[in-house]
Amino acid sequence: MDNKESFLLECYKLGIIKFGKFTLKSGIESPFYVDLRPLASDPKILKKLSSYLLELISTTDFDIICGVPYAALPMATAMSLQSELPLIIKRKEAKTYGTKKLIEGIFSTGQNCLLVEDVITSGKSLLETIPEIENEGISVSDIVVVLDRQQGGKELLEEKGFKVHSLFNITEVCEILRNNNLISEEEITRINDFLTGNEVNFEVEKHLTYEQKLEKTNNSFAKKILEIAIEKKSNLIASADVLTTKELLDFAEKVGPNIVALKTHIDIITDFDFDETILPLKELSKNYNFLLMEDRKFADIGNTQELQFANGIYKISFWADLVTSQVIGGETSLDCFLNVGVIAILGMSSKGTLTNSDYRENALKIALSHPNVIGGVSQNKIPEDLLLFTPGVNLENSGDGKGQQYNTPEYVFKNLQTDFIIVGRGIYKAENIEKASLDYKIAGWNSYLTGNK
Ligand code: 5IU
Repeated sequence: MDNKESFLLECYKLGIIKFGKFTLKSGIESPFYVDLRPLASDPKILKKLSSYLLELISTTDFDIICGVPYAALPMATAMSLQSELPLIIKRKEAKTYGTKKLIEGIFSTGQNCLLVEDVITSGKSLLETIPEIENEGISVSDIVVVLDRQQGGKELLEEKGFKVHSLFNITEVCEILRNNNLISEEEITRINDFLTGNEVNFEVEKHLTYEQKLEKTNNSFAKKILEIAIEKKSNLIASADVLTTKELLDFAEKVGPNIVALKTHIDIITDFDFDETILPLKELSKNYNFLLMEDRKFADIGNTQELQFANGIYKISFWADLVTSQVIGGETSLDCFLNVGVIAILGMSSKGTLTNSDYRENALKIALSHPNVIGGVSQNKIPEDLLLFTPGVNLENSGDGKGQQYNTPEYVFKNLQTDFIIVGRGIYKAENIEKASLDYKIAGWNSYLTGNK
């Protein structure tokens, strides 16, 4: 491996080039993104870079040196220290007070200045900078650049009579990365297409459909909810945060045709009575083919959770198809949830929640490894092995003034690849509950279809 190649690999490790889909300042979508600013944070690399850049020219041809702000400023400074060419600094904007100078430092008219740039793309920014330097009576004949993105900039400047010395161009960078298995053939094709002006085929992220998830899962509760989703063309879970049995049953009757599950907080029902509340609710769930999801958010040791799950007045284990549980009690605390699908709380939608990325990562490990868990509640993407349930969904509001933070169905399907949306007030506070549930059902289903294209 030659030195320049190993130097590039060292630079690459600092994350200066990324592959994917990036929108450039111009609005154009590029298959790669370059940012050389991290190079200045590694003094050894900056020193080497400076040597390489100085090798491209003969320092005796120049009187002064100048970096194009900001990325090239440390590079020009390092080159000045090494070559002893005096440095001048070009401001981005003239000072609005005092001298109103654009160029700082000591220079005199007639001096020849070596210009340093990090990346050359179209060359337009250099063509704007050069006259500003020349206006001070300084001449510019040569430019050194670290990377030529090969998008016409070098040619444009050379047409105007400037000599452009580049250390790397993007083709060379790709070649070196390919030789070291750091870039895929598809990425190289995309970059070549981009550079030659052909249409770039960006990879479209494909997600598993409900049918594919159904095929993959062995859990009977995951199967049930997926089958209902497919049959009813719905991914909507209505959250019945109402306070009486009558309201609960009325609500279930109205939303029943449009939902895959009804989410309850059974402990907020003031007149709860197992026979009066649960039996008719269970009947409705059968008639309209939806599951009952008790949002109990268990959060205790296994033994207590076991008692809470089956006993008390609510006897959740007798009627719930799905229950939510925290995983704070550790993996074994979930063993007690037999004959029910567990949805693990991985992250919350409320402002200031303690479910930071560390917590979510550890919670996810538990959820993925426990056979009782079919999915998780989260505001972030999770692996496709689990079903993702996302509350905090509303078509009209962005919050409730009590810390709730809302997203639209479109957003959660597109950005989180959610499987099921949970909607409370968007439906139960609506004037026409049937219509609102239908609107959310349609919005959710269309967002799912678009997100899976
Ligand atoms: N819920 C959330 N966010 C969460 C979790 C649960 O909103 O992170 I975990 C519950 C609370 C409520 C329902 O029962 O989902 C959302 O109701 P609204 O759509 O009315 O905000």
